[in-house]
Amino acid sequence: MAIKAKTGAEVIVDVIQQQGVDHIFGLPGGAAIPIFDALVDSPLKLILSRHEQGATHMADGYARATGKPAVVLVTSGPGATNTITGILTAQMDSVPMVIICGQQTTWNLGLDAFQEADVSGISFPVVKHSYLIKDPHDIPRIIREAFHIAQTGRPGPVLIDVPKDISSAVFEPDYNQEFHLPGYLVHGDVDKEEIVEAARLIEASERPILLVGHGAVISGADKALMYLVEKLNIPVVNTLLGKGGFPETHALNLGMLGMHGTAYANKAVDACDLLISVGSRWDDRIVGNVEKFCVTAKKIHIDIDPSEFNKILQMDVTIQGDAKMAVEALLAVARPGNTKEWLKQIERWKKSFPLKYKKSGRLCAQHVIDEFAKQAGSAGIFTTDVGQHQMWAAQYCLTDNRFHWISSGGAGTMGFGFPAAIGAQLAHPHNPVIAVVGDGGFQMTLNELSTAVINKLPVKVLIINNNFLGMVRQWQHLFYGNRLSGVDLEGNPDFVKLAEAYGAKGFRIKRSADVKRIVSAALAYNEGPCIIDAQVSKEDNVFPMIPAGASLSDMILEPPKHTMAKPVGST
Ligand SMILES: Cc1ncc(C[n+]2csc(CCOP(=O)(O)OP(=O)(O)O)c2C)c(N)n1
Repeated sequence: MAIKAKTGAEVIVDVIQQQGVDHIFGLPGGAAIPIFDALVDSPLKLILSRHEQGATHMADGYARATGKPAVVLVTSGPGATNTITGILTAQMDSVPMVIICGQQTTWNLGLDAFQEADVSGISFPVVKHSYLIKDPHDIPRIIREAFHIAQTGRPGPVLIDVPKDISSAVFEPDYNQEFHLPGYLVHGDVDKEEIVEAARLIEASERPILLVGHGAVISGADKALMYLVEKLNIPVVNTLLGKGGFPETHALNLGMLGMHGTAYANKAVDACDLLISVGSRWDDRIVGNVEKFCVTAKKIHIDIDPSEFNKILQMDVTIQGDAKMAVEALLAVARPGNTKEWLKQIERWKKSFPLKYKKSGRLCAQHVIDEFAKQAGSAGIFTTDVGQHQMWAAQYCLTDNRFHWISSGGAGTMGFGFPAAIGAQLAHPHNPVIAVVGDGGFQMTLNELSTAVINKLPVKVLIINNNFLGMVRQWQHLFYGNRLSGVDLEGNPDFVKLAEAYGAKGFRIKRSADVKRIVSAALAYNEGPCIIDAQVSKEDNVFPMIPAGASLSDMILEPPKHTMAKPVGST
């Protein structure tokens, strides 16, 4: 049978579809028109964002809510450079994404032609891999390679730059092109000797702690982890992105550790004699002072990416491979040590240092967030921006589901939460999706309200409105003698009117007494997006807190009486 000639753009769309993708997020421009044109006849649903950064965060939210790679399509020059923040966000948190950028024609490359930018060069440090297609016949192979690289091993974003003459070229495509990537090896199997050595350390330990990181979430190690933890009776802590990798409502879970983790998680990690990391990269917000972090404890590190081993801390055992496979292998051989006294001590810490807030008086951010978490229940999917609200959400939105917590961890990108919620809601139309955002972060991507309205997505945008860039104000308050600089958000719009201007619904909460009723009304509103403007107490700070670069034992549980020394570490 003769092969039908197609345009490069049609071939791109065909191969994307063959990958099982159903949505594309993007915004067009001259260099990408042929590809947008090919979408007209395709079943792929285009979600038109209002800004390319929004498109990348939507794709990111979609990918994190499903575990599947997501696709972004933008034009050349400024369209492509607008995706960089979203690409960095995905790269730092190992999110599978394929970004297709239209590009100037091949004969104009390097000539400063209209809307030309060397996007493969600009994005090089923040992608897992990138391509510039120079021959249309390579399209099927390159697109398939890109999807393979994006989702295997340690996932990440892959960028493909497509010059306009390549997407417009007409040729007979070969969809069966094989690809060979000799330099790209995906390590799956784990080393048996390392597993046996890890099991030996576990059996000898009396105060073990298991640390669940994003790698456990990505690999789907949740079930195996549950069996392992229950077999060995090991208490569990998680990183910000490890939430849901092990049920947070489980009796053995102590919640998040690190800078704003629970006091009992931090005390337990500080006192443990064995720390087992499953897919966590020892971020500086967890480790703080490297010299003082768990100095006498033995350490085991499971990770698919060997470049993470001994990068920050020296390990006793490293296990390279897929986290799920490693946990399953450990489950088969590991035997419990004597953790009885340890578990009793942890119970005492849990009782003595609970997370707490007031449900009366001035409106507390924690109160509104906690009420949303309670009323949304196990179906609730939470996305966040970055700042104080993110930490409170991490403390109060407990989840047992690895796809239900979506937050920018590594990059800490303000403006991530709301567009990511749009992606998550498209992936899970029947779940309540709540974007917990700051009044600062929301204003970075609120233009995507149109996208949510047009697509009738019932995303709830909970704005923790404290009229400040709160987390920076907290640092200036605690460490810089309350000399506030650049943090007052005077000029905020009326968020309820803003919602109405976009054709969305607006709610406002000012008093603690109204929290229950308004949260319930917002969750019941399903005709489209709604904003909940929670006018919270302006100067509340997040506790517990370990100052950046300090050690676990420097944790403060409540406001200190004096200005503290300036932290050495970054935010
Ligand atoms: C794009 C971007 N710019 C700046 C920062 C630095 N930063 C971290 S938290 C924060 C304050 C966030 O304020 P807001 O969004 O109002 O949330 P809040 O802390 O008040 O909850 C800032 C400016 C960042 N993380 N991302």
